Amino acid sequence: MSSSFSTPAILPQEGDAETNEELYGQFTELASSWPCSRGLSRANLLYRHEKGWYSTLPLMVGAMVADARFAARPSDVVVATMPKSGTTWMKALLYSTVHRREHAPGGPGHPFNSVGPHECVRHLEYQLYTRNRVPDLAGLPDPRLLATHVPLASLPRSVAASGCRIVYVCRNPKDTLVSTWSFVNKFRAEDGLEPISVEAAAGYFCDGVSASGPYWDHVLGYWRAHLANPERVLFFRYEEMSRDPAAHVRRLAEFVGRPFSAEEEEDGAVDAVVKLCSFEHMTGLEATKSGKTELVLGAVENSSFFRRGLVGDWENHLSPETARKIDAITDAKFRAFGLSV
Ligand code: PPS
Repeated sequence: MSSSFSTPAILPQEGDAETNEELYGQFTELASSWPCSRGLSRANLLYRHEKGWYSTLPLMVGAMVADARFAARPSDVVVATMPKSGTTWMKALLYSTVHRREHAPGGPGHPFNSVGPHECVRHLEYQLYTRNRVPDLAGLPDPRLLATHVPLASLPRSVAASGCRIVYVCRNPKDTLVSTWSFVNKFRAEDGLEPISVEAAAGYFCDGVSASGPYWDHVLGYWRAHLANPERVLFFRYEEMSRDPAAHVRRLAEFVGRPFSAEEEEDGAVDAVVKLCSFEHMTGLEATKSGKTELVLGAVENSSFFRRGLVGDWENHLSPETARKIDAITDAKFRAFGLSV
């Protein structure tokens, strides 16, 4: 059966999705039996997966269906992030780097002129395994570029078995928190709900009760996988990408087996990708200003994935005490693993 979430015509088309209410029903029943509590989310209620992370019910169920049914290929590249850590930016960089030969980054016909990065690199549990659908991704050309917010332990089992590549982006927890809090409150306002105060948001975040949280477990899972297997798991920091985006585009291109040639370097291809995907350029595109992306809970304006795009905006929102508390947790959790953010 064809889906209501169709791929934009400018992108390769997937096969028709199968509808499997029974599978979704079984996982919904199972996940509904897990503990749930108030947290930092649009609807306030987050379920705790048996592997210890939090999410809303439809997303958790989508992740479980993806685990059961997604067939990864060694050539796949999966962007993994905590929400609000630089996902949109990384999707843009990855898509434009991988497809730079068919779609020149500076060219007028680039897909970003008509669709956002979330349409070009789609999320398993937010976009593909949703609303009883089991998508047919087999016909998509290699390399398939996909994304997820689930922690390492809950990645679809075929991802680990296939040996495909994972690109992880981590962001300073204080900026991740502020970005999440702003995003959540934007939707709460639309839903007629009271905003969550920044103090309450910080409390939930520190307790791990935020989408895909706890933040620290999420980051550590992928950091340790990167240390154990650097050729399979690439680890980026948002702050370092901001400081030197070109170096990160080169690293990314090498990691996915498409390094920039000397000729491309001379022609400024790296800078063209950086410029195309920059916050300033992306926010000016019509696809950002007026486009929408279908997510599990409905259509979301592409502009909502862009707010300020700064490093250190937390200073404008968090009290020194809250900042110290988050820093102390981060230090206690990360220090032993040689990770600083
Ligand atoms: S989501 O919903 O999980 O996909 O959000 P995510 O993309 O991970 O995070 C959104 C934050 O990333 C900023 N952003 C960017 N920064 C730099 N460059 C580019 N191109 C870019 N695109 C999005 C976005 O503004 C959000 O951060 P804040 O701090 O809220 O501005």
